[in-house]
Amino acid sequence: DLSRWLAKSGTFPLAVVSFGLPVSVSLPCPVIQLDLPLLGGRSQYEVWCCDHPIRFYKHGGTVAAMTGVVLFGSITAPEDPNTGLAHTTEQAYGELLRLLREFGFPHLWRIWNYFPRINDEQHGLERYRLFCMGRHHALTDALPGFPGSLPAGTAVGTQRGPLQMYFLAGAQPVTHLGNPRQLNAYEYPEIYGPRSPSFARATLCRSEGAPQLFISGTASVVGHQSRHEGLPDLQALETVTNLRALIDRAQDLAPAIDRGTSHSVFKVYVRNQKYLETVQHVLQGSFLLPSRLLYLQGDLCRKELLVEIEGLITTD
Ligand code: 3EB
Repeated sequence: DLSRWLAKSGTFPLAVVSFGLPVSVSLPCPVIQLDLPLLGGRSQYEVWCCDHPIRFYKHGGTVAAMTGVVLFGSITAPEDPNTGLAHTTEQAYGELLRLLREFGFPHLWRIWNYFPRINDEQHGLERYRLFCMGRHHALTDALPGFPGSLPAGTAVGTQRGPLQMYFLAGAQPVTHLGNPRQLNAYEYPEIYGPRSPSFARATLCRSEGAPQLFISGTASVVGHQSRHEGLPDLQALETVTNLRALIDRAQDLAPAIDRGTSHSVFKVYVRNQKYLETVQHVLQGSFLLPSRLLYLQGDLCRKELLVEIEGLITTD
């Protein structure tokens, strides 16, 4: 029961994300409803909260909650079929940058992107690639420090709905990390699309004393190539190896970051319910704590990818 939980918690909601479930309470913060079915578990909400009252902002499809330190924003952009997804994405990212400028949170920490039919073709190009073009176009000149200032990201396909983005941005800078086993996505060769995907593998945030690590959607990609096509078990294993390498690198910079901590949450996106058991079985033998995992059915940005895992590790 969301409203009872919030009333009892003694905290202030910064954002609520729901997976398939309607949110019946009205809250002074972004509320994001994603068409991503929960797999193999009881329904849960993702609740972001903070100790201080927030400032609330709403204008059209843009909603934000702010403290003195952090802004949580969401942008909902219905697609105009005449202009296409690249244009919709470029506009939405332009709006995101405008919001950050208006309220003085120039440093992007983390972005989540969701839109339907991610692997379908439109105007002769896969929709994920159109999305990457619009995102790149909006950010390349307007985001100071691009591409080194790009934050951790997720891009996952829903069944239906508008383009939905939610994001964290801060007043203070953060550290963006690459994965030693993977090429930076913003350096992918053109075989993956005319414009490269604009995200970092992880973002380490140390502004509040206790470090936090935002881990991007991580899949069975080594270098820039997809591995283990058609094999969900080996893809899950490769993904865990990638996560381990990434978290180890973050730990070199912030020793308090611990991959086995219960102060962590991971989201596992599985392309098809039929792979769930296999993926769960592999993850049971990994460092990921079963109680800290949420399984969702979502489409992934390369047709051959069957599983992707993102996470957040905190240290207090
Ligand atoms: C990959 O490694 C997998 O386009 O924002 C993962 C996380 C992936 C984020 C994005 C894409 C994105 O390329 C795909």
